[in-house]
Amino acid sequence: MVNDILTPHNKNGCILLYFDAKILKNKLKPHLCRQIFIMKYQIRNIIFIFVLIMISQILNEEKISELHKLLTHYDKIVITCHVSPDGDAIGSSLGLYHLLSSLGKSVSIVTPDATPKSLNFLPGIKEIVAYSKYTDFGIQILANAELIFCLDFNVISRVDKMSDALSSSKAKKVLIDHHLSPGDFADLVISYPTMSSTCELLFRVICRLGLYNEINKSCAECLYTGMMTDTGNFSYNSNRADIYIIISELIKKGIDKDKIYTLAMNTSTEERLRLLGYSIYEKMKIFSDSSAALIALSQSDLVRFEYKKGDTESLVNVPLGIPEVKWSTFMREEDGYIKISLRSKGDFAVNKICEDYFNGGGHRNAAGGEFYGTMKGAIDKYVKILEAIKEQHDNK
Ligand SMILES: [Mn+2]
Repeated sequence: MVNDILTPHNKNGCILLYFDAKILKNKLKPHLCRQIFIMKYQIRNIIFIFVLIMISQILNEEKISELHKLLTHYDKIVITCHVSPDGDAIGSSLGLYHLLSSLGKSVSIVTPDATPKSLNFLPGIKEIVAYSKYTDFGIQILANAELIFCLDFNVISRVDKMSDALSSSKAKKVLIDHHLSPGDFADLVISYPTMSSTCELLFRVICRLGLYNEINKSCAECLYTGMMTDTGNFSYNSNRADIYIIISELIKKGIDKDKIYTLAMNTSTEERLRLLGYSIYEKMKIFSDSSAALIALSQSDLVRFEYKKGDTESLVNVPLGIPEVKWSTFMREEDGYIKISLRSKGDFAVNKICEDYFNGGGHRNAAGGEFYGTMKGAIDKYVKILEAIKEQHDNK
């Protein structure tokens, strides 16, 4: 592509000024040239061609060449992600699936459990094997793999019941992730917690491997979905300019970003909308003294509104729309435990709360955990957190 565009010609009497790609590559460090964008301007009869490296270089070159070696060496590849997969987990898994398939690799995806219905539109979704449903098949796939990509999670416990089958596989493991504190279970760790999503990180990895041209429309759709869902349609954790350069590259690959938004984030059932309305009107509690909000849904609430997996996705963010609310908690009663999600604005760190009180963790503004006990027990603990925070505040 580079050489095509840079072939000198002077039709219509134009003078063509160009940079030869080979000379440019020698002048710059080779790793800087993995992602090349070309712009062409014509002013009167002079055509200027600029070769620009547009996204900032953040990835460690050694890790990229290590990954390059692994990909050259191995053909039987398995991709996996965290339990209760979200748009980023599935988007990155399928994005990588499309890329590696186009390179002629034999690729499988095994997820610890089922994918959310809202992602059914993604190309390739039917290829995914849910370990919870097809356990023996999942074990076999993992055992036969030569190379396993672990996407969008930091520690092996995040694959839940699949942990043993994953850790006992003799395959080389590559972790590509943006969560804090990556574990050491993988042979190659590509972890950048400053990234907005694993999909953003994966786009960068693909470019640095020199595979930008291999990104097809399906791959681009999956990567965009992960970038969009992990930032709430670019409403948080999304202030870096690079993100939008990447989006423009994905649009050039033919994606319809507006359609993806409608399908992934603005499609609902009547029951779900009624559950959301009930949760906000009846169940949302605001604790002004602690700048906090809580929504807790019991099993009977869920049954009443015919709850389906994914129905309460992003409900935890709703109370943050109130300027005085700095952090928001959502609790949902599952079989035998309470699932807990926390979100916050600004400096308020909710990962610390999840680590200290709810056996979990995550990012500063988005974290989760679990409470083994009754809903009443979970709420009692929550009240203790409110008191502790208030005390800290009063002592300042
Ligand atoms: Mn993610």
